[in-house]
Amino acid sequence: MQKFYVTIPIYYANGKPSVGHAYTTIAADVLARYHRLLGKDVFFLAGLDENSQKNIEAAQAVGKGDDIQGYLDEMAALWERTFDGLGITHNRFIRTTEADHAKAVVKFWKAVEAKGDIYQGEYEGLYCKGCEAFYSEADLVDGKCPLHLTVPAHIKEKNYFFKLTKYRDALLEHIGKHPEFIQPSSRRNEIVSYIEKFMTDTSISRSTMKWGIPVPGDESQRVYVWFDALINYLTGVGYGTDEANFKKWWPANLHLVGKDIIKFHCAIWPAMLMSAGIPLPERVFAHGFFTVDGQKMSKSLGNVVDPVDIATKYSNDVLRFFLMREIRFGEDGDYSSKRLEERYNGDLANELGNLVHRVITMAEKYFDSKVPAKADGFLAGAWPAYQSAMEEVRLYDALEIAWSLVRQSNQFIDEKRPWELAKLKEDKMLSDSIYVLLETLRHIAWMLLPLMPDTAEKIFTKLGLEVSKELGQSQASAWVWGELAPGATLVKGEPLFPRREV
Ligand code: ME8
Repeated sequence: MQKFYVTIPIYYANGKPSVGHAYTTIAADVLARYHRLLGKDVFFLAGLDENSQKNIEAAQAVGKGDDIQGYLDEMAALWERTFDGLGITHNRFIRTTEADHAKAVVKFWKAVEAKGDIYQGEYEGLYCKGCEAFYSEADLVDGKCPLHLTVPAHIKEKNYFFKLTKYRDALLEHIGKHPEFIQPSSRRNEIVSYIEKFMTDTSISRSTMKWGIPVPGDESQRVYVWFDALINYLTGVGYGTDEANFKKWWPANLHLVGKDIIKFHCAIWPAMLMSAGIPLPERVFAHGFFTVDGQKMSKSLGNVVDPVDIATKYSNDVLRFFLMREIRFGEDGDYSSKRLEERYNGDLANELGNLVHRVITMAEKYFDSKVPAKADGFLAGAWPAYQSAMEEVRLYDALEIAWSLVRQSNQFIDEKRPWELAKLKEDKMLSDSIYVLLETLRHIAWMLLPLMPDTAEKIFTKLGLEVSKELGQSQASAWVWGELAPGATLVKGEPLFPRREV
């Protein structure tokens, strides 16, 4: 059986999930669900980055400085609960304070050390606590971290270093030979320029940290949080603890990340793997960042959007729909509650919801709520286009393909005017039109399954299909035209997306 192993960043545990975190997580969930529908064996890894200075400060800020593990346990429970509530179908929620992860990090460190790629040196320079990253002057904008807009700390400490520059040529060669490794291509160019011009050896330990995984053989130092965090992708599938499982899943098929952390995922991580003698992941896809009402989302601005608020006000599917539809995946965008309201009333209530309601109401009126005889439809190349969009992580396009069927169906109704066909007693034309519309709805529901799973299931039910039976069949048969059986009883039920008064 083919496998699909997808990961998302393990987020810092110093606050609750924002809509930015939900964005990457939902995108990966869409892909995990899509690949499961293809019949693949899927492993979707999510989790928390717990060995960070930021977490310790957050614990101290709420008076839990003497019980950091307790604070982390609470945060992990909150994140996991949130993901579950949002309907995320991850297979494991990994925490970097777990015992198997410490084992994996030690094993990995020793492999890199045995390769002769770790040396002791003194680090003197800049460190941004927000990014947990070492910076050079050239990285800064007006002397500040470009992401956090704070002045980084000047630090000087004895550290262990990783010979990152030893892998410069090998990295460039790999990226050159595998254009799919870093996507979209704009990010690839950014990374190539970084590797060629700016990459230096990197510090992989901290002497001032009291929290985190001790450096093997030197308890006075802790493993640098990014070196530790990246290894979670290996731990998650058994590296160092369950070799058979690790062999089954590694290399990962896709690391999905935001564009803020590509240096770590596309340069440092592959070099670490090369050093440890482990195959590289197939692909790293970096999506864009979004602002909120035109401003950077940040705690200090107080404009952090809580995904749970959106899901509660609307639904999980509306949140998924909006995030995938509003921002072209890979590009930057803006989140605004006004746009969300417009998309809800426009795309969801008027276009999709209304289509489903109209079609089923007509079938009720003219065919006593029974599916009429089969007729040919207008899917054309929709499925191949949808499939390549999903394969290439163009989630916006995948949704757009489903939506073009929605719009075509609405247009079809306006052109055929079934109510006039009924008046004119054009029985065959009326029956064909209604079948085409119903069967197209079934295809739309199948396309929406990974993107808006609850909505897809509701459409199945309205079409008289049994959800479990529908999901139990193979993709190949579900995607064929004409699967909706004549005579089946439709169930009108409530409208999918009742209009909201603005
Ligand atoms: O970087 N727009 O964790 P983090 C889009 N622990 N995506 C956003 C976003 C926004 N406005 N805000 C956050 C870390 N994200 C490390 C990762 S992995 C080995 C270690 C998403 O909590 C996006 O995926 O700062 C981004 O890369 C990630 O959250 C950063 O999460």
